[in-house]
Amino acid sequence: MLRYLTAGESHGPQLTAIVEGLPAGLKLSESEINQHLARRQGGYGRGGRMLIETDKARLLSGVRWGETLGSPVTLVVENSDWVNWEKRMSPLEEHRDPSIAVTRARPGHADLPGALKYQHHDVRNILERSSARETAVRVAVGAVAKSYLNRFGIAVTGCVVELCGITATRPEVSLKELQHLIAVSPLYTYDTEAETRMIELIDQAKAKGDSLGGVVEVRVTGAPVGLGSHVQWDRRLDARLSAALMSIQAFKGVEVGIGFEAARKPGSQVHDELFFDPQRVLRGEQTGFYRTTNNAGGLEGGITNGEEIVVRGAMKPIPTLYTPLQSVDIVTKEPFEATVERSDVCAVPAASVVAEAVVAIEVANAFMEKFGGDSIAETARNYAGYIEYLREF
Ligand code: EPS
Repeated sequence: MLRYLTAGESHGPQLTAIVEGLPAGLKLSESEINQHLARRQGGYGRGGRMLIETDKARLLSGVRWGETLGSPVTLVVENSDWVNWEKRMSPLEEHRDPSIAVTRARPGHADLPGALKYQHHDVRNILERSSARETAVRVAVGAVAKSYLNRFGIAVTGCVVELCGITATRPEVSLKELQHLIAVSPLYTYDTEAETRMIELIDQAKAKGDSLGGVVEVRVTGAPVGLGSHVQWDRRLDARLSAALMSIQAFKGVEVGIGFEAARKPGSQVHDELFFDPQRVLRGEQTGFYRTTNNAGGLEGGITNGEEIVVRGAMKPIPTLYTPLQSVDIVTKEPFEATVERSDVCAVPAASVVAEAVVAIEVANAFMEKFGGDSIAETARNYAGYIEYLREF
């Protein structure tokens, strides 16, 4: 089983993750992880903080000479902004300074519920950890999961499919071409026409002091039939993927396959019909069973069905607005209009990279559960045996 925890504050010295359960013999490199961290930092619409940070991950345990040992892997991403916060975020009692307490709760943030729950009268004690800065190290964990999945021919691709009502149309091209279109797009989307309109909208929102949300999509190709299980609620892979996506800061909705659209159509237009062609196995497919549609998004009964896994997440607009919103000071209880000095206008492209990471982690976990293995070679043997069985079924 693959599990991980993250730690760290937005303006603290570093973000840390401990990843446990990886088999021995998986090739890992900091430079590969860093490519994903750079993608997360990019995307049109980011704010001033990204000019300060150049995220780099360091592998501090569990890896020797480029390969995992089977022991816990520690990943660290340092915050360059820390030098400006050393006293304000110091763990030392002697640096306590109540005069810098943040008492103005920002609407839409964890500020007020967090302060009430943890009995803090300084909202900074909440916002530092609720910040989406934490996603930097989750993307590092996701990069590790992606390396593991790549080893078994499974690719995870995230992109932006909607921005404040502007939808991208998916071109009929190969996965490789699609990945290229996403990689060169400032919006991490595959529709250049929609991208132009999205950029215009972000510019307008920036001028008005507003912020924008959107929808990201993650597709997993090459996953075998049989990951996840129908037998228990917490083993259903669609449930786990949904929880993972919903755990991303500012996410408010999740869909699997055609998602909410399925509720608006009769069953005859929703369910993916089944066919069988023995020639498929001869052509190298895992089974002769196939479907001509994928409304289920690759998951039936919480189990992968061999089709592409398709999930989407909806991100609300970032609540830190330059345009003032009405709020209340948590100490004086006086009303005020919340304003900010620094924020992102839109972080939906970055969120598509985070979504890709959390999906990769869940699929890697489900893969490990099914095929086990203390070393990659053992996992590969187990996987090969399963594929052989499927072909003969
Ligand atoms: C964030 C606020 C901004 C963002 C930050 C998330 O940071 P700051 O308050 O330092 O300007 O830039 O995102 C990141 C630092 C990041 O790496 O994504 C928030 O409140 O969630």
